[in-house]
Amino acid sequence: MRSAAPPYTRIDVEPGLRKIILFEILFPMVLLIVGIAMGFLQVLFRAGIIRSQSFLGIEYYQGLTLHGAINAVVFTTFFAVAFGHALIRFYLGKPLFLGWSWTSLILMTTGTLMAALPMLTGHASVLYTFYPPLKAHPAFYVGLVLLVIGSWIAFFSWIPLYREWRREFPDTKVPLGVIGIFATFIVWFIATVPVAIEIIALLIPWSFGWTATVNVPLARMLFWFFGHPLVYFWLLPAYVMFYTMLPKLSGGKLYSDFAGRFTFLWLVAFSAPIGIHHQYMEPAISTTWKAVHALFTLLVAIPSLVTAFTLAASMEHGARKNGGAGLFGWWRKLPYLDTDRWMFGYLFAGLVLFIPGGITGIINASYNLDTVVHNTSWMPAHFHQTVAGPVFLAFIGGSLMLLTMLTGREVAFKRINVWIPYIWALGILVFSTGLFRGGVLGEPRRTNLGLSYANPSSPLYRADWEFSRVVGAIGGTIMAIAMLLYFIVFFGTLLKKKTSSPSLEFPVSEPYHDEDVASVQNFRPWLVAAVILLIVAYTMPFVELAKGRYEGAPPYDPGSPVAQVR
Ligand code: HAS
Repeated sequence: MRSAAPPYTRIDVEPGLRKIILFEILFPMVLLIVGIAMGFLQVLFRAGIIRSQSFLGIEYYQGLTLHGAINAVVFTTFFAVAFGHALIRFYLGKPLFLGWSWTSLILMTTGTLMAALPMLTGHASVLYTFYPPLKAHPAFYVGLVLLVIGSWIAFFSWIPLYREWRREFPDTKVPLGVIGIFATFIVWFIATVPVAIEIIALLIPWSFGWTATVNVPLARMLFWFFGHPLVYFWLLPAYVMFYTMLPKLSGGKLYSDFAGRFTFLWLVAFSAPIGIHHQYMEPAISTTWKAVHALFTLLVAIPSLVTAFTLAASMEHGARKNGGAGLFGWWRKLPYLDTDRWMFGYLFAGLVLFIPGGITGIINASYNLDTVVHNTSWMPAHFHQTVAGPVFLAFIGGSLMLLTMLTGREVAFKRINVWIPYIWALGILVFSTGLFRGGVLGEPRRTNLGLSYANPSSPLYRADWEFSRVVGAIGGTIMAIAMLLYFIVFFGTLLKKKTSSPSLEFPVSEPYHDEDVASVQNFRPWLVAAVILLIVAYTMPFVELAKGRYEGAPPYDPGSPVAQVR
């Protein structure tokens, strides 16, 4: 019988690690100001409030690329690494190899700046999916590679510490937070190998002009081999916070320790062999493999359903300890607006958004339903309720939490801070209501509607998409207000006086049921399962692509004068 985890206490962090984590929080936060502003610009473009091809020198596709790349790739990757550093230091209690952490930070920062420059100058308006034949400046692709390699180095540097800890405490369960952060980076590693192959073997030579054409279906399949596990790389750090912190913040215990371990490990196995559900409409892939990926996609939803019930039970435990009673009356006893337990609101509001976000994911997974909504505004509605919901709220809350701990400062404007997650969630709900409706009426995503469909003097004008555009713009404005308040709180905290010494001290939930199930104590069987599932899911689709004869595509540079005529 393995013993429960020892009590985890406050850790004084080495100055070097403190600087690294703070940089990894502050640098993407500054970029996030641009990313959020670009998001706001999108709703204004789409609503037809801005009708010119470019606004303040920013063209629609350029703004959309900056929005997706900064918010969904750069901010999330930096946060995951910073959070990983902090969790490993806190739970394993061992100093990190700072040389590796600095190397990781330098590569990630250099890569981000290299990719940012062409995006900012309009030479990489290829959206965050960078599908060929859209071609970016080579610096964009090289920058992405450096960002990924930097994040791998951080992950690899934690492995010896984990092994050492296991040798020292052979009879103690690995802390749930450590299982969660390792699951995050295993999923990331599995995801980034295919995209590294896509970029290094196909896109970089093509963007330099060393190869004349590129195999578009192959590049797209490699992208989605990466693109789906990517979403679980985003979700997993949020799940770490849900399982390890939310029950404690609610005043109770984690209902089931097993549920947490099962969720993390199941996602290691099932995150990747499902990328083709993004390609149901892709003619180069046969229906057999689309069906296999659809089946696996339904299996990947299981841990999220487990999570829903486990977290509800954990919150109920806390609420009842706080005096809550009755079948539903206990919901009133949760710390929704508690200024000391403010992180509760960031996690809870995200969970509420994840209910419709998850349901619409299951709708997307159903091939016949997806034929109606694929590539429509339904998709941004779905992913704003997932990645901009539980993920983004947990990440901005987590950034603020790390900032307060590592600078020894209290949160500024506490009364405003507790409202931010709810204002953001309201904005997302309004925004996505508009876009879901537009989606089922066929409104396209990634299209500057303001130039055509939202312009009454255009022959393409569509009055039936008016609701979507107007409601989407209202929701987007509420989201922008929430983020303005967040930046005031975040940077206001930075300017406050120091009140304690910098340290790491996370809320740690004790388990209510501390089950000892052997199958979830070890990564090995789940890694083997992941490899087998990947072989089953991807071997034949790649063989089919290799057999098929596809014309290679020459590059299309969205920044070129021809493209500007559009
Ligand atoms: Fe998705 C497209 C299917 C989850 C992100 N997804 C996307 C895209 C993104 C994205 C970014 O099958 C667009 C990519 C692009 O640019 O084209 N998705 C799913 C499924 C799930 C799912 C089955 N997606 C996510 C998550 C994301 C994310 C998580 C980001 C983090 N998605 C798809 C499909 C497509 C797709 C297709 C492609 C469609 C197409 O045509 O292109 C599942 O994992 C969802 C399972 C989740 C649940 C919800 C559990 C609920 C919980 C909350 C409990 C609440 C509590 C509070 C306790 C079953 C845990 C209670 C409080 C009260 C007040 C009651």
